[in-house]
Formats: sequence, structure tokens, C-alpha cells
Amino acid sequence: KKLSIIGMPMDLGQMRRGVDMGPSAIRYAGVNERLKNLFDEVHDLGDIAIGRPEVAIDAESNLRNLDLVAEKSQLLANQVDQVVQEGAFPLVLGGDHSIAIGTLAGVAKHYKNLGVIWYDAHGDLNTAETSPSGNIHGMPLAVSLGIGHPLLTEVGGYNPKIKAENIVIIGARALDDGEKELIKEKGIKVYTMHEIDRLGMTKVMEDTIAYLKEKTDGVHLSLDLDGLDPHDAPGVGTPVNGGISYRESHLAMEMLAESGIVTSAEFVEVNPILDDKNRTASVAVALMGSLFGEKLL
Ligand code: DIR
Ligand code: MN
Ligand code: MN
Ligand code: MN
Repeated sequence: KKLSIIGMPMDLGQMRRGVDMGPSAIRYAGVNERLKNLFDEVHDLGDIAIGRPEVAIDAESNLRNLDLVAEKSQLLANQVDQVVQEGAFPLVLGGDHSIAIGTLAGVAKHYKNLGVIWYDAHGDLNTAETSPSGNIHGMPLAVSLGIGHPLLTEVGGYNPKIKAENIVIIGARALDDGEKELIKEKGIKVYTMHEIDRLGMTKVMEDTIAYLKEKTDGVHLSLDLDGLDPHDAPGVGTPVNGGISYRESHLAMEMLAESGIVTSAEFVEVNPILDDKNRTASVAVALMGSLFGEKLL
């Protein structure tokens, strides 16, 4: 089993500076050392070149950094595509959540029915019309469904990447009105914090795994650190109280490891400037350990 780590130091999908340092923070927290015993080979491919581009709002669509996000997403898509082609597991380190546009564009072409687990306080199902912020990090799940600006939906050269019935959102507690409508219209499966409190994470993950296992041929885990409670993961740009705990998150990762369904992953929104002594990056690395099969005993 081979793992390829790709850094995507892009902060163009939102307004808080610092999330471009996420890949550095996660490497500093020891991702390579932590995962090297869980794979036969671990290759750190370094970072996608983002540079220091000048930021700009697209006047026509009101999307922040539209052209840049589209252009940089294509670079990530190409790299991820190559990793999957080589038979390695792609692990992408963000960056804000807009990077999922590129990750999914690179992964989904290799699957007929890619499942997606969206672990997040938010739905990331906005479009230019429904977005309260114009920030593309609030849109990647919609974009991957083929809903959004064509410059974004066409990344990778095909569209859509995924189907609504193959998505499971876990941890939602801050959905915008347009996102709620889209969830209902498309029948997207969502475990909000209410269901997590009520059913427990064990049941939520059992159901998620059973739901995806029967109809997908691969599963991408897109883990936004703001899915966790800000007490456990303070270094994020848009924290929301009442989130998933550290232990519940480990349990979720351990159950995914046991299931063997996950075929690609990304950990996003780690912002070391907003963090408390790199704790959020450390949480990300610990969760990766569980996702890839670390055992307590
Ligand atoms: C909000 C925030 N729904 C937006 N989204 C975030 O700007 O669209 N996603 N923070 O993770
Ligand atoms: Mn920057
Ligand atoms: Mn997100
Ligand atoms: Mn979020």
C-alpha cells in the first residue's frame, strides 16, 4: 500500500489569511512520521505551486478569486489524477475547503460512483446566488455536483464529478438557507449535530458506511477541521460552537479504517495563525493516524 501526500497551500477561497500555511503546520505536526509505519511507502510530493497571486473579486459573478481558484484547482486535479493512476492513496493537505474542487476533479474520473463523506460544520453547497460571502470555500460540494460557475464545474474537463445520492454530510450545524433547499431538493443525506447527539457517532458511522458501501466503488473523505468543536480544533477560520468532539472524531476515523471503504482523503481549513500552539494540525495528524489504521492496543 502506497500513500502520496500533496500540500495545497491555497487560501483564495475565503478571507482569513494563514490557511495557506496549513500544509506546513500539518507537516510540522509530524504527518510523515505518523503515517510511515501504516503504509509500505509514503511519498510526500510537496506543495502545489500557488505563489503570491493578487486577489480579486470577479465583478460579474461576485465570486472571490474565481479565476485563480479555477486555475490552481486544475493543477491539484492533475497531481491527484496522477497519484490515483499510480495506484497510491492520495492525501491532500489544505488549504481552505475550495481545494476540494481540484481534489474531487482528480479523483472522481477514476470511479463510476464515487462516494463522498463531507465532515464539516457547513454544507459547502452554496452558489454565487445563494452565498452570503462570495467565498468559494463555501461552494465546493455544489461545484462537484455540477452546480456553480462553469469555470469551477469544468475543472478537470468533465462535469459533474459526483452524484447527490452518494454524499453523506456529517457534523452540519451552520447551513445557509440556499444550502438547506438544495439538500432537500437533491435528497442529500445529512447527519447534523442533532443526529450525532441523538444516535451517537457509532450509529451515524455504521449507517454512513452501510449507505455508501452498497452503491459506491470508492469513497473520498473531505474533512474540514471546523467539523470538530472549536475547543478541540481552534485553528480554523469559521469556527462554530457545538461541534463533533475529539473522541467522536477518532471513533469515526477508526470505523472508516475498519470498513476499508475510503480511497482518498483531504484535511482542510487548518489555520496556524488562528491556532493554539499548532493544536489543530496535531489533531488533524492524530485523526489521520486513526483513518489509516492505527490501533490503541
Ligand atoms: C458559509 C461558510 N456557509 C459560506 N462556509 C464555510 O461562506 O458559504 N465552509 N466556512 O466550511
Ligand atoms: Mn496567501
Ligand atoms: Mn468546509
Ligand atoms: Mn466548514
